[in-house]
Amino acid sequence: MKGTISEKILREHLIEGRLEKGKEIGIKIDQTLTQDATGTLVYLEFMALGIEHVRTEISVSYVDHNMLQTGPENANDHIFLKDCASSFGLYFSRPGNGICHQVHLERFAVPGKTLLGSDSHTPTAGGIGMFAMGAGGLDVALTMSGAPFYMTVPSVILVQLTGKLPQWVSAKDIILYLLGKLTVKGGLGKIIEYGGEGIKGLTVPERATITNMGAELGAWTSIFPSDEITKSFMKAQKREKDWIELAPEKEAEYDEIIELNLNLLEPYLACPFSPDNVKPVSQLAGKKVDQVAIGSCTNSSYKDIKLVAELLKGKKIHPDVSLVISVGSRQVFQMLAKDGSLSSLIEAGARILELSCGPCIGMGQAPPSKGVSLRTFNRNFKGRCGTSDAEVYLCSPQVAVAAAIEGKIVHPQILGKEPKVEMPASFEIDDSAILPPKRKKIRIRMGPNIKPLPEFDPLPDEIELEVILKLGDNITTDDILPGGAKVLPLRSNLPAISDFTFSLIKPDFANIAKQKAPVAIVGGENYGQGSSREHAALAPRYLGVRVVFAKSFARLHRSNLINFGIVPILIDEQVYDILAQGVHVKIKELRKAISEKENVPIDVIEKGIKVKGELLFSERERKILLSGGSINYYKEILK
Ligand code: MIC
Ligand code: SF4
Repeated sequence: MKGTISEKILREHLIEGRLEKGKEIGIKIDQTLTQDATGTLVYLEFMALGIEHVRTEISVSYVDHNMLQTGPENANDHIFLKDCASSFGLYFSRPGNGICHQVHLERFAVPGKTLLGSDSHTPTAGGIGMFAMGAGGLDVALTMSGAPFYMTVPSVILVQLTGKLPQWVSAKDIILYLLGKLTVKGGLGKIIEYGGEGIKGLTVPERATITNMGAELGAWTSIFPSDEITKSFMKAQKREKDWIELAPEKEAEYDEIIELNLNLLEPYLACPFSPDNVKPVSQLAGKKVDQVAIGSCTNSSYKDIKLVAELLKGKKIHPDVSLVISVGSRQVFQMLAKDGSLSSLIEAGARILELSCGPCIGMGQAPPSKGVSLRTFNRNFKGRCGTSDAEVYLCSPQVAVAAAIEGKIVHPQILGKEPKVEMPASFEIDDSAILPPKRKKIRIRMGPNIKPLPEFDPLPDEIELEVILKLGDNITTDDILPGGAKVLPLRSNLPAISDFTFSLIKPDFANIAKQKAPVAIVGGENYGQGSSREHAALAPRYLGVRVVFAKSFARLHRSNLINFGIVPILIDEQVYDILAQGVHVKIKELRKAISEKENVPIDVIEKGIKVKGELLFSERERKILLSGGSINYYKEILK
């Protein structure tokens, strides 16, 4: 990684370890962000660690996910988060101020700095040249206390963009194209840097669309250089003083270089049920559409929604289509209101939603049964939209509007010449919905739905487990613990939310796990891809899952498993075949193996055979696992 942007930033932030590929390092985190659906746990953990104030340069608590207040839970969480921010010294972005990643890009993100967020799309800020990563809440809580963030030094890929995007082709198509080529596993263990002449045609929000969906590639993070385009964006946000130039050295060394000629791209769609199932729009043209949803942290900048408004001006949406729009931030919304774009949207028949994640995480706007929904979002996992048999396609705002007008999938060129939307010379600046940090000790109000974290026991010496669930490749955290309007409000109540573990795949999972605990799960490749939600580790642990065997693990979920004392054991194809659902396994001297070995013998009781699993952990991870999880481990250390 010599001479890359990543090397420069990591070197400047290095606290522990050596910057060598595959080695564990600890880096300083300058900024953190949390959102409400993961944030309540983060602050409960912060309290459990016994820390009083944040020790970062800037920490922001956003409320954007749990916005549908169908009962008191979400409102109680918002109050809890506001009190925590006040007491611990964080900025608090009030409900209604917008989606965390969009607001952070506008108001806080700084090139060359590090950001850790309890949300997998935190790399959105890579669009401005920030080294931004998603992490489990506990890791974010720890870095808020000033502790380093530990990561394995990734390899660095350069995506070299040449040429210029043709009409009707957008930044979203760049990342969809890459997803189609590299797949949802393509970024595992990697940082993706963007460079080349082609980046000059991309504004900061467009770059952020690309880095946002680097999360879908499984990458640690994605990052653009900070250049004159970055500078003018920051100037328009009245934050020019925070700008620095950031570019790789001429002789920078990359592990891999991917050349991408933008002239050759066309509009794409990611088809059900994976963001890497990508096809050109032309191949799906004519398919009837029931719903179009525009917004999310991927595509809800001023430029995106203004373009949508321009395209809808003087037109009506198709009578069979429901068009919903969730604008990314209050800044964008105010600007759309002032320049008249909002009335174009309303006149065309769009349903304007709250400024929040909304339909992206199944918080309302579930499509009809067997419905077809086109979304400018980043994830289309089965059932995530709230309708298990609906088909969700991911696309650019251009493709989305064309479908909303025509009632079917069409190439947007059908709309004529693409209008040009310029970046504003200055954005509307009004931070009144961001409450500044106070650091004043107050009584933190905790609604009855907010339950403290349970205590977890250390890892036993010997363990016998039943494999109660065997799964295939690319299991998502939405599969493990779904989102949606019914489950999300339970995020602060572990006993209640645990009942929904694997509910879309095996509805009786929670009961079986409780009865048979301790138990194990078997997964294929890339187990736990997707979100950062630590509930997907915490809830299984609460139910009695102590080991997950898988062929490979997604980075974020693997850390969450370790943080909550579930041992992620790597297995090969052969062992995967042997570990059938219902078998019992026994691991003798588990503690000894975890403390000093790279593999562990596993007795498969019914088959009377011994197989091997791999234990690939850093020294620190081994200690955490032995303590039964990070809270136990760090409580001791921080004493
Ligand atoms: C998501 O897009 O899946 C979420 C909801 O934003 C998650 C966080 C969560 O589950 O709260 C993420 O991406 O990390
Ligand atoms: Fe919110 Fe969707 Fe972005 Fe997650 S991916 S932060 S749910 S808008």
